[in-house]
Parts: sequence; structure tokens; C-alpha cells
Amino acid sequence: MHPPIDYESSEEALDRAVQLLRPAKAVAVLTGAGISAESGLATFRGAGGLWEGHRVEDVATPRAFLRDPELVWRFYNLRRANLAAVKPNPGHLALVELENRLGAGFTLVTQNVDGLHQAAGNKNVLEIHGTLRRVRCVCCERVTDHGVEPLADLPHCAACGALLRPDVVWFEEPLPTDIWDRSVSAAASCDCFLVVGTSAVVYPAAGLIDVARMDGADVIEANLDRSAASSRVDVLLLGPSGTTLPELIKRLH
Ligand code: BJW
Ligand code: ZN
Repeated sequence: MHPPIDYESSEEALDRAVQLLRPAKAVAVLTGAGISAESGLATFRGAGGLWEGHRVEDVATPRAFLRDPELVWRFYNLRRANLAAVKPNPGHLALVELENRLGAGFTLVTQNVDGLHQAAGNKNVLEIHGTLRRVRCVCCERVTDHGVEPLADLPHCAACGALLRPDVVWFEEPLPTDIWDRSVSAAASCDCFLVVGTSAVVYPAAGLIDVARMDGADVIEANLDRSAASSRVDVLLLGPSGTTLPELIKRLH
């Protein structure tokens, strides 16, 4: 662990990040909503992070769905519709270049449910909070992939007729076990851990940063602003990830 460097000088920060990333054989990346902001998708917290005046904590819980499934489906159907209109941005594409460079040594753990990493071309992607593309029956648990095609306002299961829900992880729900275990392994065994566009306030996802640090990885953060993780990273690349990530990857050559 090096003293955290909150660089005013982005040149110096980029140089340091290159020094840490270039020799790494195994790299794990944790992404959050910020990496998709430049594709036009809203983040959850901060300015403009509200949806119809609701906090994410008020719509993304099993209790909210039980209380008002129509409201919750409005939120998710709107986001599914937005997905049909967006494309990966240069930040996503930089991570594809990084995977191409590292091959099997690369793991991308994402909290995002938008599928933009796979659309960009990343292969080893672990979606720890699920995906907007799939729905799950609340009764028979059948999972179906509908891509971004429009769904009914209140969709029901074709097999048993019960209510469907988005196949995402809400607050107070466990993460998918196998995907989570693989994420922890990747964080624990990497040489360098890259944290991109997350406020790092949601657990257990944010805990991966500590897993990586405790197991000796160097940690690089790319964020528009300081996050809850910034005081415990080695280098902070302040700025839009659609600019900082391509610059970082370019300098590895
Ligand atoms: C840019 C940028 C640009 C902008 N370039 N950067 C008290 C303490 C600790 C933990 C808890 C607690 N009370 C409860 C908990 C646990 C809870 C939790 O963490 N709560 C905290 C909020 C307090 N966690 C859970 O409940 C989890 N489950 C769990 O713990 O299970 C345990 C269990 C055990 C046994 C039985 C049962 C359960 C589940 C968490 C699920 C989170 N789900 C959501 C919704 C997913 C579906 C959906 O998308 O609708 O996941 S919530 C939402 O937050 C979503 C995100 O993935 C997640 C993280 O948000 P993210 O990505 O960080 O976005 P933002 O908006 O917060 O930040 C954006 C960042 O981008 C900012 O930093 C910007 O600066 C930056 N940015 N533009 C670079 N251009
Ligand atoms: Zn069913």
C-alpha cells in the first residue's frame, strides 16, 4: 500500500497508474454506474440521481415491490427502454483493450445491470447485481432473457401466471453465490485492482476493494469525484472515465 495520491496533476497520476498496471499479470476491475454515465445512463446517487423523486433505496427493495409493483416496474421498464437507445462509451472500450492485453488474467466485476460491458466486447464479466435483460418469476423462479424488448406494465409469468420481477439484486437480498465467490477470488488473487465510477457505498460490492488491498493488490480508482473508496486507493484518476481510462490504456503500450 502506497500513500494515497490525490493528484491535482493528472499527468503524474496517470504515470503512477501506468507504473502499477503495466507489470500486472492479473487485473480485476470493479465498475459502477459512473462508467455508463457518458453513454447517457443516469447514476443512482448525487445530482440527477433521483427517479420521480424516489431514492434508489425506496424502489430497489423487495418491500417496495410488494407494496407497489407497478411503481417499481415503471422504474425498471423506463430503464430497459433507455438501454435500447444507448451504446458503450470509450471507457467501456478501454476495458475491452485491457482484457485483450491480459487474456485469462482479466476479470471484470460489475455492479451495473445495463449489459454495456458485454456489448462493448468484454468476455469475462461478472454481474454481481444481476441484469435488466432478464426477468424472474416470483413464484416458480423461472428466469427468462428478454433483452431490451418492451414488457407489459405489470408482466406475468408465461409458465405459472404469477408476477415477474427484474432479475436484479435489491437491497437486503443476497448476491448470486457463484458469481460473488468468483468476484472475491478475482479480487484476492489480482496484482492490480481498478475501481471505476462507483460511489463505493453499497456492500458487499465495495468490500472487494478491501479484499484486494488486504491481499496485496495495488488499487487504482477512476472517478469524476472523490468516492467513499478514495482514501484507501493508491492512485486516484479524477475525471470522466471515458477520458481517463482510454488515456491510461494507451500509455501501457
Ligand atoms: C463517474 C462519472 C464519469 C459519475 N466517470 N465516474 C449498513 C452498513 C453497511 C451495509 C449495509 C447497511 N445497511 C444495509 C446494508 C447492506 C446493503 C448496503 O450496502 N446498504 C448501503 C447503501 C448502506 N447491501 C445490500 O443489501 C446487499 N445485499 C446484502 O448485503 O445481502 C446480505 C444478506 C445476507 C443474508 C440474507 C440476505 C441478505 C444488496 C445490494 C444491492 C444493491 N442493488 C442496487 C440496485 C440493483 C438493481 C438496479 O440497478 O436497479 O445496485 S442499488 C444501486 O447501488 C445499484 C448499484 O449497482 C449500486 C451501487 O451504485 P454505484 O454503481 O456505485 O452508483 P452511484 O450512483 O452510487 O455512484 C456513481 C459514481 O460514479 C459516483 O461516485 C460518481 O462520482 C461517479 N461518476 N459520472 C467516472 N463520467
Ligand atoms: Zn412462474
